[in-house]
Amino acid sequence: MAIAVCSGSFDPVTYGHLDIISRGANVFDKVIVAVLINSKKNSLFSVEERVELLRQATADMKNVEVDSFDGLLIDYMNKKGAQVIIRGLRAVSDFEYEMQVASINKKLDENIETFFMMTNNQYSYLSSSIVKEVAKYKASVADLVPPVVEEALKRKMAE
Ligand code: COD
Repeated sequence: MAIAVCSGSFDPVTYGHLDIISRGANVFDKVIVAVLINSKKNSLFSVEERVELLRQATADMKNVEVDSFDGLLIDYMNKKGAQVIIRGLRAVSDFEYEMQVASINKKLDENIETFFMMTNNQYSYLSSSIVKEVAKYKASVADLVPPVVEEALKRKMAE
């Protein structure tokens, strides 16, 4: 069984993430969406909140599972019996960092492959940071995130 992991911060999940996840789920038997616990980034949503939003947003994707992990992605993948890392590429600027990470992961475990998927053109500008910026100024994020995330952002911004 080919198991792929799509790791990320998902703070919060956007339609750009969901596009990559659903396309990955069409290719692999199972996709595990894994939220990194100890990211250096200051996050708006807690890990538990991000996992819950991802679960709701992927509820109709039957071979997608949502989890969180700490430490090296490679160690988590070995624990889960996963062989493939899925990453999305938005722009040339993503490439340098992604190449470094894919290379170090290959060095750490030569059996792990990284698969890159080009962003859907419609989401090439989309990131969680942009969504948070737009939501902060109370503009509509309806085209950028699923309704459950839109509601969560409204509640968070009102806090
Ligand atoms: N279109 C296409 N893809 C997209 C879009 C979009 N609009 N938005 C995001 N994506 C993709 C990203 O390219 C990425 O592949 C994925 O969705 C998740 O994105 P983010 O922004 O939520 O998450 P990242 O990229 O900030 O998180 C990366 C981690 C830090 C989680 C990752 O590097 C990781 O798994 N680290 C674990 C530690 C480790 O093992 N490091 C390796 C050696 S350094």
